[in-house]
Amino acid sequence: MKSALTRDALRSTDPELFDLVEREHRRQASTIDLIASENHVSRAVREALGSLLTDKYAEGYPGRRYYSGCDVVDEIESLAISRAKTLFGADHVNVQPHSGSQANFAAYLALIPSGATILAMDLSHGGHLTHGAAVSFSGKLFRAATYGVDRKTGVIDYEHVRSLASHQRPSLIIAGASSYPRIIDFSIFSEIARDVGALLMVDIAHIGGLIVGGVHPSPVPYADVVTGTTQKTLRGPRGGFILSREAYAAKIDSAVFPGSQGGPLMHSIAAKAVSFLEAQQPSFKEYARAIVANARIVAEVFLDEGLRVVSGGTDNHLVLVDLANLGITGREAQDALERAGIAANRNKVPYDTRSAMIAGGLRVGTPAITTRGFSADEVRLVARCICEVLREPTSELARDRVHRAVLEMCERHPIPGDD
Ligand code: DSN
Repeated sequence: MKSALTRDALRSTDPELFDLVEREHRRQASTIDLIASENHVSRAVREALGSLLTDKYAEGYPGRRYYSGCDVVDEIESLAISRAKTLFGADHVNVQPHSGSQANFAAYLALIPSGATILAMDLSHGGHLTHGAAVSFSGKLFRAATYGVDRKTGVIDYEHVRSLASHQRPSLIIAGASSYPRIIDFSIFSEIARDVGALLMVDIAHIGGLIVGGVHPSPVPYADVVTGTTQKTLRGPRGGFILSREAYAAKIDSAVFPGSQGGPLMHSIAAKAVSFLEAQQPSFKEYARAIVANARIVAEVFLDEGLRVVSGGTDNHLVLVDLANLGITGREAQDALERAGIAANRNKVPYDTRSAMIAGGLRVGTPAITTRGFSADEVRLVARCICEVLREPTSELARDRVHRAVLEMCERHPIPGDD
């Protein structure tokens, strides 16, 4: 196996750290990654991320920096911005947020005063920590009201959202989720926001790649502000971005810098630019289609095998399983799968009574195995392997059988950089 690193300096300077990176390299290469928020970036993205751009301070924005020597990084940031504008059809783009949480923080700072009411999807129904959870800044700085999914269908109850909005009178409505398997109707959200005089923010952290790949509708025509991350279905480096209407451009920019961040991570912005270019290629549309097709295969196998799939299927990159009828917790499922070489994460399911540490469900995502080129038959086999482990989580025989199949598939589909 080739080294995960392009230089030998780390090996000689810090062999201890080098070995740890190589261990992680081996773990990724020999694991089937079904964590819905993870992916494997291209070698080009990795090279940009590991470049000497990390040395440069560039507080400010292209043409308006607080340091000298910013000509080149100005071009890099402008390139990332113009590629993202083309990709999403947005009026304005800010590529500086260090992460999705930072992007959300800056968006709130730009749009609403502290103490304002926000209306967002409940964390346990598929929302995100930064959408008003009590333990997050978003729940501490704002008064959060939450909507969820219908108990029977597992799908967002838009009439309930409408009624909550008219009672709660939020300043900002947030659409977007981290474990919701269905298409989100942004036009209904925008209509509700307009009716109650609220702004609409959409968080596309999970589905950004599906939107640019044309397999999920875009919120850009409907939302005042859209936040996202580059590392998930977009298959870029770890980081955030904000898209907005021109009217909010100045407010968004000053909320990111100097409002909530200092110097931008230019190596990360360069890697974002690379991933935006990759996402503009026709092959990315194929990739996005395959992510969804593979998730649908997983859902079908689970349903055939009698698993409880929240909402009865999927329209996107993830499948959420309610484990109640199997008699195991999310944590037990996650641990048993990990022993067999499969990474998936425990997750609360709607109306779950367990804590997030234990959880009653399992989230299974297909972005990473689709990047590795798993065929439909292999995805079917992966789904069957999961069922086998979930049925017999303590069986060493089942674990070994599944682990052998996992290693064979991993061998056939190296991670980018090892191919
Ligand atoms: N924690 C991420 C996820 O796994 O969905 C979102 O930030």
